[in-house]
Amino acid sequence: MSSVLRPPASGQDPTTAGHYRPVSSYLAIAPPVSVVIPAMNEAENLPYVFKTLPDWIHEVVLVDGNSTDGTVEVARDLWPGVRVVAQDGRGKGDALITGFEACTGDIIVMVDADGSADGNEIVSYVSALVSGADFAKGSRFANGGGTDDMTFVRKLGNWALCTVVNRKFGARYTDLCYGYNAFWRHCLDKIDLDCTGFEVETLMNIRVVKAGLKVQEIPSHEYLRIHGTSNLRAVRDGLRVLRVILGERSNRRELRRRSHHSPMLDSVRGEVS
Ligand SMILES: Nc1nc2c(ncn2[C@@H]2O[C@H](COP(=O)(O)OP(=O)(O)OP(=O)(O)O)[C@@H](O)[C@H]2O)c(=O)[nH]1
Ligand SMILES: [Mg+2]
Repeated sequence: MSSVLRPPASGQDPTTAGHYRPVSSYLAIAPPVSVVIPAMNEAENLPYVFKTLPDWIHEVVLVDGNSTDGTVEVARDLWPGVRVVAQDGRGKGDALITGFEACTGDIIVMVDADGSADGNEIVSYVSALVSGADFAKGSRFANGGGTDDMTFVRKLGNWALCTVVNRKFGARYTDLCYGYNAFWRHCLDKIDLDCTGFEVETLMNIRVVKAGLKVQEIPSHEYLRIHGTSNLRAVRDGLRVLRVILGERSNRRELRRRSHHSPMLDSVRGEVS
C-alpha cells in the first residue's frame, strides 16, 4: 500500500478528494467517507457516538427528527463541522433517505445515534468496500459480532424475517434488521429507496441482493442504547418489515438464470467475511 500512498502536501486539507488518507497502519484510502446519523432526541447519547468516530472521515451528516432536547446544539458543539439536515417527513427511513441525498462522499456509512454502534468499526466496513464490495452489511450474528441490546423475542423475530428473505431472494444473510451498514454512493441509484420507517434496512438488504450488488457481511457488536428509550415497537415494526418482504417481487427467475453461471452466484448473495 505504501507505494501508492500519496499523502497531502503539508498544510493541505487531508480530506480533499483524490488524496490518500491514512485510516489504519495497514490501510490508506482516497474516497471520501460520509457518516449519516439519524437522531431524534439523542442529545445525551451523542457524546458517546461522536467519541468513537474516526478523525479521517470526510463529513458527518446528522438528520434531525425535530428533536426538542438540544440534539442539534450538542452535535454542533461536539463536531463543529457537522452538517445538520432537517427532516420534512417522519420515521427513520425518511431520515436516512434525506441524509443520503445530502451526502457528498463516495462512501456512506449509517450510524445510529443511541450509542449502540461503535465508530471504531467503520474501518472494517470501509476496508470491505475498498476491497471490492458494493455494500458492507453489519451483522450481529456473523462470527465476531454480537448484541447486548436484543431481547429473545427480537432475536427470534429477526431470525424468522431473515430466513424468509434468504429463501425468497436467494441471500445468505445472518442478520436483517440492523442499522449499521455502509455502501458506495452508486448503490443508491440501483435500490431506489421508498419507505419511511424502521423497515428501511430490510428494504436495502433486499434491493441490493436483487440488484446483483456484491454484499459483504461485517461482524458488528451492538451495544445497549445508553440513554432514553427505543423508538421501535417490536410487533408494529416487525409487521411493517414483513409487509416489505412480502411486497417485494422475488428474483427467483433471475437467480435460476445466474445459478447456471456459477461464478456470478456470489455477486447476488451476501458473503460472510
Ligand atoms: N431523524 C430521525 N431519527 C430517528 C427517527 N426514528 C428513529 N430515529 C433514530 O434512529 C436510530 C435508531 O432508533 P432506535 O430508537 O434506537 O431503534 P432501534 O435501534 O431499532 O431500537 P433499540 O435497539 O431499542 O435502540 C436512533 O438514532 C434514533 O434516534 C425519526 O423519525 N427521525
Ligand atoms: Mg437503537
